Amino acid sequence: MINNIIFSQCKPNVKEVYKKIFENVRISCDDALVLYQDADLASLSFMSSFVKEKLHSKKVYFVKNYHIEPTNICIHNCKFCSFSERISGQGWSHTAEQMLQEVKQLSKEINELHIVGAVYPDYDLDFYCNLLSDIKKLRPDIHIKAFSAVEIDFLIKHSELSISQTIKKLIDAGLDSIPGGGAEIFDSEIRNQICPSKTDAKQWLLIHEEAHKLGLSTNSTMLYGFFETYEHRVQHMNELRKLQDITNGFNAFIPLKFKNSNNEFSHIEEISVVEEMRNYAVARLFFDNIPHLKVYWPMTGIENSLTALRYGADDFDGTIEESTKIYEMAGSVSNPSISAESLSEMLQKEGYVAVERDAMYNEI
Ligand code: V47
Repeated sequence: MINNIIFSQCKPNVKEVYKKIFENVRISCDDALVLYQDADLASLSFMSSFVKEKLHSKKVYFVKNYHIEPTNICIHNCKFCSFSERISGQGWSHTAEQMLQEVKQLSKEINELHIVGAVYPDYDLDFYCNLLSDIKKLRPDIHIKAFSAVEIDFLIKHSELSISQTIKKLIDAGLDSIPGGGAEIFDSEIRNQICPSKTDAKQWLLIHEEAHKLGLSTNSTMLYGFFETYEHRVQHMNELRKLQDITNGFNAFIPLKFKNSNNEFSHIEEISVVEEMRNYAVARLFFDNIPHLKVYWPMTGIENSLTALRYGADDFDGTIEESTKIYEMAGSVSNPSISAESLSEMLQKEGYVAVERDAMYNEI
């Protein structure tokens, strides 16, 4: 009955795409464009929830995690960045000792450490390998998800080793997985406008491919909602889907809506929540091969993150413990932190089964 009401309002081209999804047929890039352009929000919510529940039933995952941001001093000049010292005027570069001190103070319950900062030439491969192995000495049990492909690209070039040799060294020192940052938008023209000096799409994808081949899981992201087109978003997601077909190494896709506070793109208006939800839903329907769709609540805000769970998201990221500044500086949640208890209670109230996971999505 509800189906009929929802589908009776859909345009014929949208119904054709939904038919494919019901029949377990992969949707094409053109189909994804149809959804972006012509699908109404009610049917997108219905369909993305249908797919999400087939994969994860009513479960919503979260992890007890902590972020370390080693530095915000960066050789790159990304126009959307609010985090860099260049923009904020407040630079920091923590010493290894300071970061180890943070790790010493962590509760035993934290099981994922997310380490991402900026590309700072003083921090080379040896520095990060020593940091990783010292962290593991303190906390052999903790999963270290660290360094975006952009930071790894710098380590590769600076050390003059191959991609594979560099990642192997990081793994030997204690790296367990790689986060999804730095992907931005793969289209080269757009990329040149938003982050001209940054690692290009080909290298970002090669680094993730090599990591997957070496047995590491990684995440994937897309920064969207400035002046890219739907075609650019679909092309970006298609590159990720193609790589996943080969390696199956991506755990999650994380859409990151552009936030406009305190950066060189502050004149660009942020897209609406409706557009944001449309994007979660299309991503869930497009990625038939990436298991998790993460809503990163410190960026999206709690309310909108709960809404995103009705548009295909199944992973709420983590407890964070006030440990990240990246999104606060771009105008999002200040000092983000939520206890596992509050998170579970909140998710349960919304009708979900809150599931604490480890970094590899094993249920705890
Ligand atoms: O690559 C930077 C984005 C990313 C802005 O893998 C912005 O689990 C919006 O990748 N507006 C870094 N987005 C963060 C990231 C991440 C976060 C949480 C979890 C994981 C994971 C990965 O943040 C950057 C860029 O795409 N970003 N500035 C901004 N103004």
